[in-house]
Amino acid sequence: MKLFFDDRQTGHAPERELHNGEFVPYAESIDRLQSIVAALDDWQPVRDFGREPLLAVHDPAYVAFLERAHDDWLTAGRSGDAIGYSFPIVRRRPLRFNRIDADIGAYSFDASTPIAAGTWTSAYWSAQCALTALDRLNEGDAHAFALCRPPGHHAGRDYMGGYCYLNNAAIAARHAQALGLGPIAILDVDYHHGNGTQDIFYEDPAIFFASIHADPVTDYPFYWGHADECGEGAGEGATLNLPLPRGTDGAAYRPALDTALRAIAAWGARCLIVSFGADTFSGDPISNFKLERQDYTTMARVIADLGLPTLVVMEGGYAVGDLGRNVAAFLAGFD
Ligand code: SP5
Ligand code: ZN
Repeated sequence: MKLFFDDRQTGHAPERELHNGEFVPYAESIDRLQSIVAALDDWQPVRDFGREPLLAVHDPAYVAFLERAHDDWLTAGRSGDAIGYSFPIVRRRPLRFNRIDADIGAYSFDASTPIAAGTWTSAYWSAQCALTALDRLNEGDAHAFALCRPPGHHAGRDYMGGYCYLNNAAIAARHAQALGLGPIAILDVDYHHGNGTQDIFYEDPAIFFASIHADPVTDYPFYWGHADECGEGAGEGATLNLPLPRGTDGAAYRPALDTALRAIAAWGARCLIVSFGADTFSGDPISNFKLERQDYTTMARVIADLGLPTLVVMEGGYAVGDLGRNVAAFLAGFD
């Protein structure tokens, strides 16, 4: 399987995030990417597909905001990372502002996703990384891996959150659809619910979204990923949420995985995109599942048994010392 990543994905380096009332070091660090790069060989270069595939998913005004936000922050006389403090949860609508503080709140759902000087460039190349890997499926490869960073699954059409700015998996899914590879299914196995991806396709009957994650009653992102969310309008039935309790281990995870894969097969997917987070690992510092390294190989084998062309897109995973080996164990299951 071909592996992709681009050095420009390392420019994004927020210093800190707000967590339980304190600023703590940013968990989505560059070390994550370096741990994965070091654990695997033969990385391939990323191609530039331009902005059009980004704009097939994201609001143009939001993309323009991401690109200029840090400059606006500096122009306002601030230093360090741009971060919001006011969020329009009541009757959100497209107003025009002339303050970075208004824009940044309007385009975020949390205060743990700062914009640093290198954020736009890294988010752009992270999305191009997903597109480049997806192109391998179009060329006939069975599997491809995009080492996306920053991750994407919490980002929606016009908002960021959860360390995510551009939704790499959604961008790849729309591109796959445009190439005629559909019907597409997205399987999200990150510890956290992929609320951005779900939202983007919530009313879309042509892209199936299944997610296995920590129960949002106890875990971030709290407001989405509950079992009764199953899509809306024409998309009703094309969203499947399988929340699991804290403490879930490999054995308890497996029935949910089987359920998700059966649903994807029954729905008639011809192409699969996996949003892969290794934050389900027992040693993850911000999560509470108990999967072990060998569980990732098993998980990948079961997914590969579907026999669908599969793009694996990197999402979370914060146990930096084990991360590279965990990702390598997952990818090994596809061979
Ligand atoms: C892609 C992804 O896995 N995003 C997860 C975002 C979770 N953010 C909320 C949890 C904040 C925990 N912060 C802990 C920092 C410890 N250094
Ligand atoms: Zn996660």
